[in-house]
Amino acid sequence: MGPQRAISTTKDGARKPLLRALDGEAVSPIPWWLMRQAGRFLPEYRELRSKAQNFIDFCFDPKLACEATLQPLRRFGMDAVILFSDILVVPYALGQKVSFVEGEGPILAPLVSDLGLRELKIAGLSERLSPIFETVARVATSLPPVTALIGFAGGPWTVAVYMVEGKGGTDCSKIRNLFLTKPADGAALIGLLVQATAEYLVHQVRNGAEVIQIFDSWAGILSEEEFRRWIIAPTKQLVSLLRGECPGVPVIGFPRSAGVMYREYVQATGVDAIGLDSLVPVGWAARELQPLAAVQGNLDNQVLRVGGRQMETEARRIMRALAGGPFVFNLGHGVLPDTPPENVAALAKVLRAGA
Ligand code: 1CP
Repeated sequence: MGPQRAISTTKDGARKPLLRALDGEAVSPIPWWLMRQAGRFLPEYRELRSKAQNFIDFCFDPKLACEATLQPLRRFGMDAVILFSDILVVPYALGQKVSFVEGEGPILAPLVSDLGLRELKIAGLSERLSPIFETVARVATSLPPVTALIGFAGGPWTVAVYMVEGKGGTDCSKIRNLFLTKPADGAALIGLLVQATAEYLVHQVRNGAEVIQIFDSWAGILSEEEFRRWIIAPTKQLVSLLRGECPGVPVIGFPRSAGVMYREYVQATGVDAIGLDSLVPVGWAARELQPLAAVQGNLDNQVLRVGGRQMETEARRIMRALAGGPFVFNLGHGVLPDTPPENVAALAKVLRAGA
């Protein structure tokens, strides 16, 4: 057992439930956490958030970010917390102008040509991101022995989407055009992001992150060959760079909306677990994916927001389909900001009772 796994062990020698599931075990009760569990749906988060001027300052304040990370755990007792930060701190630390406009989301000064690329600085990256590593270290020492700490980054493609588009919610025509007309520029940007993201993740693990999730939220807009080139190949490289420095750290890949490409993604990238969006049929996932990796997912975030009997039935259906193998319960995408916290408490009860 290496030093990474040593921190994952509780005092009596039993490993944390999330880590057992990621290691291939069918764990009961089913370990769970929710994407975007720290954030706007919690009134205590909104109060904390009002203490920092802007969202970037908030992410770079270890005391505030540590508190935001722990808030959902106190209320709901998940099996894991996820570092409070954002995928866009990487372009920010590379020197791109990034800001978050209240009610609108992130705004970046879009990269337009290779000129923009040359201005990005990878030297000194981890020094500029050091407050985030301090948050990780603070959280790691504050957790109960059964709770795992998940670090994360955006997948290189998804981060590139924001860097080129300049904001979220577009039809991605700028980046598609750039990558189709100047694939060498695309490859240079993705290559830089693989290096920067690997460095960022290695430091998270060295400071106490026990699991890494790669969020590729915009994986679903690429054709087959593009998916291989811009999602699978860079993720494979990222996972191997991370494992080279931090052997044994479990990685959850989340190439959202990858459809039938989920299978090839799991096989080719070597991730330990695969995050499923809510469109993936659970019976298919049990047959095709679970023999290859642990699966995580995939309750519809709209169903959680509505709550009630419908949500409970749906959560049990997902559990029944996937509980026979290595499984982590989660949503298919992040918690929506107008989700009543009581619905998450009701979900926790259903999960603890089992299928
Ligand atoms: O002022 C605020 O509170 C800003 C809202 C907010 C929050 C709470 C943003 C802006 N980011 C975050 C935190 C965050 N982002 C976390 C940590 C909290 C947790 O998971 O509990 C994580 C893991 C992310 C990851 C993230 N950021 C992703 C990947 C996951 C996904 O939802 O697809 C993406 C795409 C982003 C970009 C981003 N940052 C913020 C917003 C509103 C967005 C989405 C923009 C868009 O495309 O519409």
